[in-house]
Amino acid sequence: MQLTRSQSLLDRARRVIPGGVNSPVRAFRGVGGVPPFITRGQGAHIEDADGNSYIDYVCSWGPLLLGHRHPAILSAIGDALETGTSFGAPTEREVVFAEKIRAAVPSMEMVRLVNSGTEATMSALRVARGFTGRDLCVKFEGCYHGHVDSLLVKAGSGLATLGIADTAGVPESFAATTIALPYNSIPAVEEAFRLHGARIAAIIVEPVAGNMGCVPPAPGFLESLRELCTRHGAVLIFDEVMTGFRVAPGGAQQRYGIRPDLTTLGKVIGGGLPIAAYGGRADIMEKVAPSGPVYQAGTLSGNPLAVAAGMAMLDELAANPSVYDVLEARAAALCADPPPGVTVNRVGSMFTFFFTSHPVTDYESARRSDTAKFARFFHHMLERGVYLAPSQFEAGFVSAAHTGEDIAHTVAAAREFFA
Ligand code: KE4
Repeated sequence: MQLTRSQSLLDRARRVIPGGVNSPVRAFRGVGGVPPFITRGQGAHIEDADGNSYIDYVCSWGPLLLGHRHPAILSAIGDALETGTSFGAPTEREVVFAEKIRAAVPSMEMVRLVNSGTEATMSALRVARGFTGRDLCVKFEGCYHGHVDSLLVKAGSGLATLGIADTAGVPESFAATTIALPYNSIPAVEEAFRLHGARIAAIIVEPVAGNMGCVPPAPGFLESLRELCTRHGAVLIFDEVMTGFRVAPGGAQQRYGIRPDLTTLGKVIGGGLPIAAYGGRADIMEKVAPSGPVYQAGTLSGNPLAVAAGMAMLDELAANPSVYDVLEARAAALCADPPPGVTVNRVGSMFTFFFTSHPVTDYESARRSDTAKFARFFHHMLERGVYLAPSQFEAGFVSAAHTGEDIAHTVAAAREFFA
């Protein structure tokens, strides 16, 4: 497989961009080799600078639920261009878009648009602190909520102790405001509330984890988080940046029947352009400036082009709810009959093939996977025109543009590896 152009582009890129990429996972450090520089996408397929084409299971890390260059999204952006690109002023379409989000996710009684999932979770956490007057936050190991300083932490020495920074550049005092617990462990959450209950402003959770690889919530886990937050006056934040409009039309909260206090969205709601959102209970969101004392702002928040793309995405999904049946069927076909030594976790159209024979229910069990074997599998598939997420600890995605033939080709290539 030729990657000459990508190699030379990478060499050039490294001289001007850290690692040659604008987001670390794109550098393929988890699997080695040269990351293909992508030149175009269409439907379920992408092409690289050397002319190789691939079936795309990254889908820009989730946003492209309908595949690359969906005509409705392209024409919505084109129409929006006729009236300008950005005004830094309120527009009617932002109101319509917020109303559509509320219609799809009823717990989001009020919504604020931002530009990235990181901004959404950072802002939701700040509002929860402003609303409760408390400082601490509970998160779960293996969950990623964007590069928010206080959330880039790992568990402290014992369970339910205060977090320690998991990256350079975050002061220990910031990290110490977060408690990192094992995903799917209710006893650990109960212990955290026993020790720190009166100081815990919020729990933030991926209702289906995608950032340690795909890990579903254990039965009762989300219900227990809901009950504990209610009992202790903490804000329950569902980080649905990845699961929103992905695992169900109303997100994981619809799929599992839980009503969080705040929700963050991103990825799908931008249709491939930079949009994210946070929102939830009106009594909490009223605290956000300028209606309340919690400051949050953004030059390009609610950008007209991005809102047009996101609106077209939501309209497509609302007009064609059967798309979720297609997503389910394609992903189920892709993940059927895993070979021995592979554990497949899947919720709707997000999935991960873990190279372990043990069940994967949290970060510790995910890390038992054989990442070297995953890397060999990844490159075997890449050479056969299948572009998987370049890390064992990421989720892959099927779009509505993936055909039965795409899935059959992928399954055949995978079977060849295991043979
Ligand atoms: P962004 O700031 O990257 O838009 O969103 C951060 C974020 C927040 N919450 C969840 C549940 C997320 O999955 C993400 C971002 N996901 C990663 C994929 N593991 C984006 C890929 C990347 O970092 O390049």
